[in-house]
Amino acid sequence: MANLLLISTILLFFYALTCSATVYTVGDNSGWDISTDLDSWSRGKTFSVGDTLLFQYSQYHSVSELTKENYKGCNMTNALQSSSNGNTSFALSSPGDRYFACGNRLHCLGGMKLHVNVVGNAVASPIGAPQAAQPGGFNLPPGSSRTNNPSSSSVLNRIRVDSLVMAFFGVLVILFGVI
Ligand SMILES: [Cu+2]
Repeated sequence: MANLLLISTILLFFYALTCSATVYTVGDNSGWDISTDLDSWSRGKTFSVGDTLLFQYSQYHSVSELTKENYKGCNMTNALQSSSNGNTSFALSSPGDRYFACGNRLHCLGGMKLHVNVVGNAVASPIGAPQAAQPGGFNLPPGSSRTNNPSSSSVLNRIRVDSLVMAFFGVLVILFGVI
């Protein structure tokens, strides 16, 4: 009986840990392509620590992670990391901005680039601040920018998650220390 309880508790715990991790296929069915409207694709999505970006693309493309400055100018020298195997995953393992572009500079200049802001909460938030908000976007009025920096709230969320985990282990210790 205790074993069953232990197993189900552990399963529940791992489910809680993993259920919020999302694998985002960039561009969905259109994939990572020059014809994909990547701004529309990323708009309204909240990318969280633990999520993964999956880039699927043809032999004519590649994917490079760039610094913000190089991203702006589609400067492909000194890419942080690159791949051209057609099926590339990037783990969003820490909060902050990430910048990706096709390694073909002309494609990058043509819009084959993606900026995501990774927020540091493991708890899925339905009210994620949309990044890459365009004037005319449906979420924010023109002119409002990302002044609601997610870093402070994400720290709070992180603390909340940590204390939840601590509380969980506390309950486990009490539960199985008593039995
Ligand atoms: Cu390309």
